[in-house]
Amino acid sequence: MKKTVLFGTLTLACGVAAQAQSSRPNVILILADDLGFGDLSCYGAHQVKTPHVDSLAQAGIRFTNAHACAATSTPSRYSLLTGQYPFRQRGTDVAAGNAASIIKSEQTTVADIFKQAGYRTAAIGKWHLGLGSVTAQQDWNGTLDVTPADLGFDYHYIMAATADRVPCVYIEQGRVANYDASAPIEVSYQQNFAGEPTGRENPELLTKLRPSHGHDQSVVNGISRIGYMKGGGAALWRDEDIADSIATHAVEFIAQNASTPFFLYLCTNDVHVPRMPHERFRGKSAMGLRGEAILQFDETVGKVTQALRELGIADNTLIILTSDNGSVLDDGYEDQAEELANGHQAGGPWRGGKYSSYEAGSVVSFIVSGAGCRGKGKVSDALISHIDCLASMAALTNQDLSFTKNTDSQNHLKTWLGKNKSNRPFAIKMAYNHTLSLRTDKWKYIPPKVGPSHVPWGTGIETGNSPEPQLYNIKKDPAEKKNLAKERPDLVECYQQWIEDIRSGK
Ligand code: NG6
Ligand code: CA
Repeated sequence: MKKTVLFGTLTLACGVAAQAQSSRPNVILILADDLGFGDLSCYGAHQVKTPHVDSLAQAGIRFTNAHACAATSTPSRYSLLTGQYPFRQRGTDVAAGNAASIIKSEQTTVADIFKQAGYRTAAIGKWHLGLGSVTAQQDWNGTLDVTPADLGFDYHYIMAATADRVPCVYIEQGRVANYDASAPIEVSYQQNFAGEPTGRENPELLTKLRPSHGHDQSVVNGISRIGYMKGGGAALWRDEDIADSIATHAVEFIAQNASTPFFLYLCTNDVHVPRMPHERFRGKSAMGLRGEAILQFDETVGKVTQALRELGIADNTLIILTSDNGSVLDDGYEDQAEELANGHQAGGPWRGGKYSSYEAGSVVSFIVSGAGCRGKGKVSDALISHIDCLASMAALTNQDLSFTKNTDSQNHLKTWLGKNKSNRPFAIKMAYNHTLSLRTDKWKYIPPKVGPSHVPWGTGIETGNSPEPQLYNIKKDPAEKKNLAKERPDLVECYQQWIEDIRSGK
């Protein structure tokens, strides 16, 4: 086996390999960005309709107690792909567009699991896990030295970080896609390049969106970003086309691999900022650009499921759909997400939002549908976590699970497929301020932390900071309003110890 996981070794169980060959379903992991628990109509949204996602839920199983490992993208994605909690690895905070690869090539990823089982694998869309071996040393005009190809993906077509971070180009197979030799690319998160405009100094160039906080550096496509870049020319993306570009590459990959098992890690840019969906969605949602971005996300899902049907492989494909973290309305651009929300509860019944230790930061939509899933419209409140993707996908592909004794990932495949209802004992989640909160089926515990009550930039979201421990009976009190820490010091002590034990790898 080529790789070792953090604490152990993963080996293919030779005896079952042949059996696995005959029953290997394709797997598509659709990861939305900042999509809130309440943003889909099948999760109760009234102001926006998401028929394609809803059809997946109607055919499959919809989870109401699913947890991302973190309340922001980079640490959440790190854990989803590696089965390792983000606090075990340095540099898992929200990554700059010129961060080095955060996952090391020696680590086993979900893509490696599939590759070992003979699948063709691809990462398409938002990456946000770093590229290259050295931060800020990438040659954007040549070939990047560490890419998803080193992490088990046969094919990649990705955005390096987020749409609001430079470089605003796609990377395909280690090189800038559609590279324009007449406009060499330079990237810096330290200083601007001589003569290049910024949103701060040249607001007249902000023809599409203006920042509400931050996001006032390089200007691309009439929108200012985080970080500085020069060049790009024809390779620069147009925000309105990002979803189409991602969907087209996803459908192409599916079509090219229709006759071999494949794993597609499909990460939409929707509904992250800057929200600038294609013009065909303009005016289609009373919630404005954020609502349109949700419609566009749903359309992407529809394009994928239509391709599967047309290729005759829908029944042999398992789709897992979830989000990297919870919702935020104003995340730094004047897109009127707050003004037009009109009662829409993007975070569902939960308190807080993206970044937060409260539940809306990390309770995510999670739908499993298709091959092998016994859902048929079932709604499950089993406690599940993204951390279990690695071990559960190893189980799906009939691989030896002895390695799971030494990782954070556990095999909960049967629960994910609706074949039993067993809960994970707990979920651990990391907020932007590194607080680790713990959920059990009934309780939510947030350790004491001194710090601001709200995210210190303009999102208006509560952090969950309190000098006192917080304990909520989440079943009775989903909004985390009545702190029971003083009534149940036994549970506070117990859960604090669990967190310490997990943090120290016990
Ligand atoms: C924050 C950005 C926010 C978003 C977030 C990462 C500012 C003021 N805010 O720092 O807009 O980009 O990082 O989001 O810069 S994530 O979903 O990719 O984690
Ligand atoms: Ca995110």
